[in-house]
Amino acid sequence: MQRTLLIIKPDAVAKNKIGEILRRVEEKGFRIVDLYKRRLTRKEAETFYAEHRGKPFFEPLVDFMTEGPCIPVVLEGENIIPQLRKLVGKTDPADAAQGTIRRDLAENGRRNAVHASDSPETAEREIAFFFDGKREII
Ligand code: FUP
Repeated sequence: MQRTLLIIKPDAVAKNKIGEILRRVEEKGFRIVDLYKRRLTRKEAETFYAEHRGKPFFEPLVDFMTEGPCIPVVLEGENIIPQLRKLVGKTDPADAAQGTIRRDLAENGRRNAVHASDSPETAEREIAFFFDGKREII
């Protein structure tokens, strides 16, 4: 069993798409391990997306990720990291396959509804970023 981090981003939360996204994830057979709602500070968003620091889209990305609350979700399933990335679709909804979350719910390549970890190492780091170990994970 593999675990990964999904974030329902501020655009999707503001549009009342939390349930729609979780429905799609559960329908695939993935288990929701833990989740909560929180608004990132600028510092937190900059740390989370540190690999993109210096790129032209970095500041607008931080603006977007801090404009309202998001929902970090720990998910579990067989081979879930690549499987969830497939369900999420490519970064820009114009490039995302039919039936993917981003194709159906993203506004554009920045306001793109969700984040999903891209490797086991990233998943471990990103889960630790949002879930500090004090909460019991069941
Ligand atoms: P992804 O793994 O699909 O979430 O995409 P990346 O890690 O490449 O990018 C992270 C986030 O940066 C995207 F979800 C949205 C934002 N981004 C932009 O705003 N503009 C770009 O050109 C690329 C990424």
